[in-house]
Amino acid sequence: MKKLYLSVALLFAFASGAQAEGSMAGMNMDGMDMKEVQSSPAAHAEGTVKAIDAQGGKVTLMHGPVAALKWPAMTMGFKASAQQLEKFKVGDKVAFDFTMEGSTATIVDIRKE
Ligand SMILES: [Cu+2]
Repeated sequence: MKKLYLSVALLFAFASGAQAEGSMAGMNMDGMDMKEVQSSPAAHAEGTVKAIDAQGGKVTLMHGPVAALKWPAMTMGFKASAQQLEKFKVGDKVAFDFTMEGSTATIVDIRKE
């Protein structure tokens, strides 16, 4: 009777241990993804200028997929300095590098394609 109880206890410990290991593996994977994004200085994309607000420090770009961030193609706003934006106009094809901090994307470098 004592032996049976021990077996059940071991089985339970094994089962919950395996489960904990499973969720930890999932967490590790998320952690690795985040680390990858944070450790890369900037993501790269190509796109088209849709709107420029140099005074407001914003540029709206329609960009292609960004594999490094698992992004589909989309149109979105980026923070950029007036100096970075001065030589661009709506409709320009651009290649650019940017960083993500939380949900804020900031242009590091932008140039005409
Ligand atoms: Cu985007």
